[in-house]
Order: sequence, then structure tokens, then C-alpha cells
Amino acid sequence: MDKENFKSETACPDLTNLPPLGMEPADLERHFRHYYTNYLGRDRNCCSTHYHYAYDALALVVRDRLMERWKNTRYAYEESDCKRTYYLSLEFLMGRTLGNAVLNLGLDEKLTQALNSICLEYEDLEGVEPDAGLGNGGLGRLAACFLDSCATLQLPVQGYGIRYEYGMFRQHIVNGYQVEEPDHWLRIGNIWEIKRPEYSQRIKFCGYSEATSDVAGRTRMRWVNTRDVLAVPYDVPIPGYRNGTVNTLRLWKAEATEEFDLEEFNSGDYTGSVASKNEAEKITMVLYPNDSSENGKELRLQQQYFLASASLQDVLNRWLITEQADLSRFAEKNCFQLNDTHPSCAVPELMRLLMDDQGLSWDEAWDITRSTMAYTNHTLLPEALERWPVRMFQRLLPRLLEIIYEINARFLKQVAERWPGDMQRQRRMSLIEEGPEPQVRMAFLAIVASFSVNGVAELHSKLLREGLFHDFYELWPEKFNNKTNGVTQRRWLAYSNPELSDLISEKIGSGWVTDLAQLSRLRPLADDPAVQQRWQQVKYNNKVRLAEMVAADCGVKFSPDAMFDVQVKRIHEYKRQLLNILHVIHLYDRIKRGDTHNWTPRCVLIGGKAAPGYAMAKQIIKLINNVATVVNNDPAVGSLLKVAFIPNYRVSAMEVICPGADLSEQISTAGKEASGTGNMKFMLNGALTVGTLDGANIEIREEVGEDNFFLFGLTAEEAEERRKDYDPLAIIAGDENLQRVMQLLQSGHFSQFEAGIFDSILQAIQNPHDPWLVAADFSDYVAAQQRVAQAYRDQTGWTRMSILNTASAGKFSTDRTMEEYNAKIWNLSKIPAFPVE
Ligand code: 26Q
Repeated sequence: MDKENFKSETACPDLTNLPPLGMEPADLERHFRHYYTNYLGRDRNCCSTHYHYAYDALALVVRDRLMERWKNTRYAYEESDCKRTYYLSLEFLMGRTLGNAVLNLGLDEKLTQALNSICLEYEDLEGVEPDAGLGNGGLGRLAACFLDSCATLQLPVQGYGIRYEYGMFRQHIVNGYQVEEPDHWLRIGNIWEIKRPEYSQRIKFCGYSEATSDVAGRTRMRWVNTRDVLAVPYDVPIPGYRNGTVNTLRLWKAEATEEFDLEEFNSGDYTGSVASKNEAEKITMVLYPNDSSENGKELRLQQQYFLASASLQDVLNRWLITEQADLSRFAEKNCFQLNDTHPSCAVPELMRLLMDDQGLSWDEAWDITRSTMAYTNHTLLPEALERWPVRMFQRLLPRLLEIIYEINARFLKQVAERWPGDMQRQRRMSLIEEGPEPQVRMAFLAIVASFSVNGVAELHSKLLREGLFHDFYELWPEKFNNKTNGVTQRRWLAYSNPELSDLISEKIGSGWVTDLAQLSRLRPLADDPAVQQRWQQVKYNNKVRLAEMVAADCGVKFSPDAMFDVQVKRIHEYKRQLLNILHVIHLYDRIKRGDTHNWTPRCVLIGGKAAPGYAMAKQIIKLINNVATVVNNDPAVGSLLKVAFIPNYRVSAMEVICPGADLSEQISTAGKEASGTGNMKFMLNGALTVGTLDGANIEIREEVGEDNFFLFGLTAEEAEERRKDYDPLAIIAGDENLQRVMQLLQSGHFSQFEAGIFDSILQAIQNPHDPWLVAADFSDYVAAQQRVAQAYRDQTGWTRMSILNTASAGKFSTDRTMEEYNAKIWNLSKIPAFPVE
């Protein structure tokens, strides 16, 4: 990127000065007709049920209104000379944009009116939009909720991510098995992105580094003979809630550089030059579908460096232009929040850009780096900590490896000064793990270079301090802090659950939309019979809507009079979908034995994607589906129990699922789920939780009170203790219920013509080294579920608890989370956008 672009932009008359667009139904309708007819070229012969074009026209009408505010937000930030934060993340799980934009712009009622007058249903059009599935699960959706809250709080925070051509795969279920299909979400075009080729960046790979001397005679390293790739930005608008602010998410696409094409073309290798284009574009082709790290894939490291380098160059270039190349205030005015270690190449890359390109000394560059980088950890699983083979780093990013070595040498010197002679500790803390194939430990790199290291729930942060990162905590206790996760109530209540939102606003006003703590005003209403009745009716209506989706997607009939028991999240052994299905088998067994006195009819819904290479997770999906088939087709079971696996769980599915849930399953092995955020969405929508003392469940229970939460299972400490002498066979032998469940499984009852397919699952449960302790928690889980069933039969009591859950969800807004990040890490001023007038 060159200065010329900026110059010519400022030298022109301001072409961006326009009168504001109308927001009344008549304005919206006129613009809709304009786009539909004049821009999209449709005419009266177009089939009115082909919603695609109507969706595009509507999206353009809404986008225009975003554009005005977007520009005014940028101008306000520029002119205030404010400090900014950049949220670097390999994932942004945005879901759909239209409904959220309409809500945040405050256009919902006016648009409904406008569309009604032309005989279109807003809901029909919304359904056309594919999810932007640029993430795996919790970490990616958290990034999306953070952006919504930052825009609403008017914080100058920009997201930087990757524009994957293929997002999270679509999941089909065939004969009970997961089948993955590529998600080519951009094929029909994406109205919401604006390509900005003028801000493209050049990214280097491979080559080698050599020493040169600069004009002052000092040594300067150069990274040469590289294979370069172009990073082209696409900007996505992030509207705040009715406040005129529209922030930016900048997503990078990889393209071949021009001279690369030319070189090979001139050498006569036409097909070779086209192939090299492919090679470059491969980098942003597909999202890696693993939610616990898969080590060693070279393309993944390329993606990570590509994002880090493009984003840092973008920030640095803007800075150098506006500050006349003066870096002295850079650290005061910029902060980079690393969403896990995935973008942690940013550490050596910032060092490189500052030293090699800008000529700073090591100490100057290091001062800037360690006062601008902040790192968030999202996992407690040691196997999920990212490591990259030194040899791969050497080949792909030789200059970065040199810098990492230097950071490590200086860091280990510090360790040696603090703990003289403790070689054991030096080996433990080294950024390089020694062995036959030495590895770079990315988490340690991030910790060493950051001024802040945070976990995502109290327990998680404590376990980081005491376990995984204990050595570092001893060295730098002041770096470590907690920021409990949240969710945005705009998408997860106001938008997804309009009926409940209206009821709440009728009772306590609508202030909760930007101040979730106000939900506590519902507490005194929990015993009010009139409110309870309305609350119940809303839940019922939402269950009808969810039942329709289950019928359409699973072919299973859920009765809204039964309890809706839901577990949706990525499939992972530590999340224990297996424990859930063992309980279902136990209920089935009780029905078959006639033990149905005082029965509470239950509809169990499970959904989630398994990483394509995770065999055990895929087996668990198959088991759930086989159990569902047997249970749903057994006349003896009837309406007492239904089971469904909802295919292709995603953001837009959760928007229908969480308003309709009665019971939220949060049953991970204690000490393994860093936080969880689905747990918060369910609570917000009035579901009760059956859960372990893990992640944010602990804080949810604290807020709602132990009487309104169904607790079971070992604590994190007890689990750790239990692993030492774990004897699942003894537990099974001593528990009649579990024994019968195991016998049903072993007998092939759920695998009639598929002998032995569940052997690996059976073995896992019986394995004394089962890290997830499924058998250990089974009986307590069944007991908790018994209390749940009992409680549900008292509909008044249940509804009271449901209201109390919503009323106690105030803490779990990402507005609160972002306020905390800002107060303790970023220190940004809130900058209102210039009004549209
Ligand atoms: C790493 C390297 C290579 C390929 C993939 C990955 C990778 C990708 C995604 C590793 C991990 C993830 C995602 C992790 C994640 O979603 N963690 C969840 O983060 C949530 C938000 O903080 C928490 O609520 C969940 O507890 C945590 O599991």
C-alpha cells in the first residue's frame, strides 16, 4: 500500500457528503423497488416466491443505512485521535447479518410495514441468507458477540480475521453417521462485504534472512528471496444498538501477486502461472474444522501468519501515514487482543516489522510489542496447546524463527536470574520444546510477549494460574487476570426471542437491551401468577416453533407439552454427550420395565458437529442416532420419551433452539470446559441448567442460586483425585441402572444389524484411564435428572425458576465482559459516531 492513495483521496472534493436516507416505511419501500427493479433487473414476471432477489434488494436497502453510519464512525475515530484495539482472531462466527442489522438500526417495525404493503414477509426473506460460518464454535461466536458489544458501547475496536471461501462444513446425517459437505457460502455473493483492494498487503513466505547494514552503518536484517502472497481486505459492517456507531470487521483474502503471474507467464509457463495463483489462494480457501488444535498442518500455520502479518501491516501503515512515521506514541494508542494462540505469530511479526522495516532497535521494538499484546486463553486441555515444529517454522517463516530464538534467549536469562541453577524449570518454560522434533510453544510465546493473560471464567483462570501456566504465574503474577465470557443479549434475546423480549419490556421497560443487569427487576415478578402464565405461554409458543424445526429436520415429532431437554455444542468427549445418551438409555430401560409412575414426558434434543478426523466423536453421533431410532419407533415408549439429533447445528439454528429449551445440559467433566457460552444463552431464555461445577456454570449457579440449578458430579479437584484410583468396572458392578444400560448396549439392542459398532464406546466407558470419568458421574447425573423431572411436574414452581434464571442472567452479557476488558486491559475512550443528519 502506498501513500499515493491517501493523497489522491484527500485532494479530491468530498464525494462522500450526502443527505441522510429516509427511515420511514415509504422510503424503505421506494428504495426496495429501486433495487429490485433497476439494480437487480427483475420485472413483473419474476416469481414472487423466489425470495432470493427480494432478499438482495432488502439487504441493499439496509446496507445503505449502515454505510452512512459506518463512514461517520470512521471519521469520528480519525478525528478524535483515539486509542484503538484490534481483535485478532482466526474465527468470527457471525451467523446471519440481516436480522441483526435491522434490529440494531431500529428498522424492524418500519420494515415489516414496508414489506407488508408489497405482500412480502420479512421472515421469509431472512431465511434466504446463509450463515457466515467462519468459526468452529465457542471461541468464534464469542468474537462475534464481542464485536456487537464493542459497537454498542462505542468502543473503537476493530476485528481482523480471514475471509474463508469455505466456512464450517455442513453436516448431514446418513444412516446415523455424520457426512460433511463443503460450505461454499460465497457462491451466491455476499452483500455485506466491501472489497478494499487499495489497502492490500504483501505477505512473505519461505526465503531466508540476511544481514545488511543501514545508512547509519547498523546491522539490519532483510528477509529475501521470498514467495509473496497478496492479502486483500473485505470489510464487514458491525452496527451498534441504535447509537449511530458501525464498527469494522476486516477479513483478508489471499490472492496471487501480479509479478508472480507475470514472471511465470513470460517464461512461457502459462498453466504454471495459473497453478501458482491457486497455490496462493489456497491459504484462505477453508476453515480448519477442529475445535481442539490439530497439530502440524502447514497450511494452518500459513493462515495464522497471513492474518497476523496483514493485520499488523495494515495498522502500522495507517499509523505511519497519520503520524508522519513517528512510532513514539504507537504503544499508547494501539492494542492487539489475541484470540487464543492462533494469531500469536503477531508477536515475532511485530518485532520484525519494527526492526527490519522501521529500523528500531531490539529494545525499542520489544517495549512496543510487550505493551501492545494481550492474550486470551480458551482451553484447559493440554493437548490443545498449539505447538509448531521448528523445522516447519524454519522453512516457512525463517526470519520469525530467528526472532523467536532471540526472545527465548533473553527470556531464559530472566528465568535463570530469578531461579539460579534451576535447569529443570528453564527446560519447562522454554519457548522451544526439545526432543526428536523440537517444537515452538505458542502459548508460552504469547505469555512472554503480552502484558495481559486472561482466562474466560473464574475457575478456568484459577486453573491456568495453578496448573498449565503456573511457572509463568510465579514469574509475573500481575499479568494474569480473569474475564468471564458473555453473550450479546441483542442477538440472543431481543432478536431470537421476540415474544419473551416484548413480555420482559412490558414488565420492566426495555433498558435491559443495553444494560442486562436490569433483568434483576424481573425477580419480584417470579411469583406473580399472571406473569407466570404469560411466561409459560411464550415458552410454549417457542417450543412449537422449535418442534416444527425438529419435525422438518429430523422427522421426529416433539410434543410441546413435554419437557424439552437440550444439549447443543461441538461433539467432544469432555463435553460428555455420551453421559447424556446413557441417561436416555436409562429412561428407555425404565419405560420398558414399566417403571413409569409419575413420569415426566421428555423430548431430548442433541446437536453438534464432530471434527472430521475425530473418530470417537463421530461414533457418539452414530450412537445418539441409533438410540433415537429405537426409542422413537418403540410403541411402548410412545410420547413418554422422544430423542432427536438435529443435523447441521449452527448460529441460525441456535436462534430457534434456545428460546424453546426447558432444560440446558452443561455436563462436561469438571475442570475441562473453559467457560461455555451456550449455557448463558439458555439461561437468558429461561431454561434451567443441569450441570457440573465447571467453567461459567459455577458463576451461573452463584447468580441464580443453588435452589434454581440442578447440580451434580465431581468437582474439578475431586475429578483430579479420582483419576488416581479410578475403577469404572467396580462402579458399573455397583450400580444396577448403569449395569442395565451397559447390558443393553452390549446386547446390540441399538445396533441390530451393525454388530460391534459401539465396542469402542463401551471400552472407553470401562477404561480405568477414561479421562472424562463418565461412569463416575453417572449415578449422580441420573439423580439430578430425577430432581429435574420432579420439578417439571410442578409447572408453577418450574416457571418461577425459569423467570429467576432470566432475571439472574445480567452478568452474562458481553457488554459487561467488554467493559471489563476495557477497564483492565485496553483503556479505550468511548467515541460516539458523528450523527447522520
Ligand atoms: C488450532 C490449531 C489448528 C487447528 C484448529 C485449532 C483450533 C481451532 C478452534 C483450536 C481451538 C479452537 C476453538 C476453541 C474453542 O472454541 N474453545 C471454547 O472457547 C469458548 C469461548 O471462550 C469457551 O466458552 C469454551 O469453553 C471453549 O471450549
